[in-house]
Amino acid sequence: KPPLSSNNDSRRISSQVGESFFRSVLGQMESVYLNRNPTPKSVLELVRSVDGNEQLCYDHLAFRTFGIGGYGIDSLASFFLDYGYTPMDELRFPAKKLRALWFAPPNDGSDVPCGSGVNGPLPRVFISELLVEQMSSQAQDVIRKYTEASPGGKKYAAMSSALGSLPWEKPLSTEFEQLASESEYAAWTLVNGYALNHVTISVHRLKSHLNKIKKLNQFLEEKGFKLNSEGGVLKVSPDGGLQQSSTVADSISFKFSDGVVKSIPCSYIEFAERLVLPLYQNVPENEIQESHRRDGFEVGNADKIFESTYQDQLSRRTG
Ligand code: OOG
Ligand code: NI
Repeated sequence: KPPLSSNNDSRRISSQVGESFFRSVLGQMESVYLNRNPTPKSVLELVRSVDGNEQLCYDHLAFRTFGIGGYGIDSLASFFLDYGYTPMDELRFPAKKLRALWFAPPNDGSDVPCGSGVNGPLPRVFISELLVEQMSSQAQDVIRKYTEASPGGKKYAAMSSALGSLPWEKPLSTEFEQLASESEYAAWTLVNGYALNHVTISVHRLKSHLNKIKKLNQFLEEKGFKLNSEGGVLKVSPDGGLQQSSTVADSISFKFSDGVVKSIPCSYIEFAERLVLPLYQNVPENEIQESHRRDGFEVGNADKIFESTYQDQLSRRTG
């Protein structure tokens, strides 16, 4: 059972946060992301123009957190729970010392919105956290130093993400390096905080031939985009129903508190195709709804996708 006090019967009511406010916060998180990351921005423009469809849907949004002192999954989840999201399954990554929880969007019973991106059908949300207690004492000291010195940061997780401001002070470059040597996820989170880690294009909801993920991957590679190759470019769940791929993260220049300027990994963009479940194989194509498709996430896929921000993938040569 996820340790979250959620209003579990609230899938149909968005009680505490209004929809237009909620969507505009998502829109701000998205602008921070698009302004910092040229690759996701150009991929979205390219896919929109080639697909020729006014609607491009997001499958999910993903965030990273430090699982300590109230800074973990719950700190950001509360904003989504207040808008009627429901906690779904937990995923565990023991080797990476991570856990994650995904959240299903509210279903208010009204028609599916026909807008694009954050104005379209609401995306799932994937939030992970570093199991800080399992890190070395030196790494824990760095993480505690920044989180404990900003006790209010956790209350304003969504605000921090929407503003694109770190919820704690900038670290020393040596502290970043130290975390990176133990966990690239930890180092990423120290310098990116609650910034959107990625948005995911819902591939099966595109209208052109790009609505097959293999075609989309091929198209993007031909255009020169570097895709995460960890365990193979295409990540397929054991049941075959969830197929994912992602670009390698962009890098951004970051000025540390000791004055050192370094290039650090920022965000990436992901692609997900969800196949129609065996149970609905006979439903006519024009009647297929998102609910007829493979839902949720897959630990084996996610484990590889995390590495989209890892140095090994960033420094790989294209092709
Ligand atoms: C999340 C990686 C996992 C998915 O869809 O399974 C993921 C991350 O990089 O923080 O996005
Ligand atoms: Ni993802």
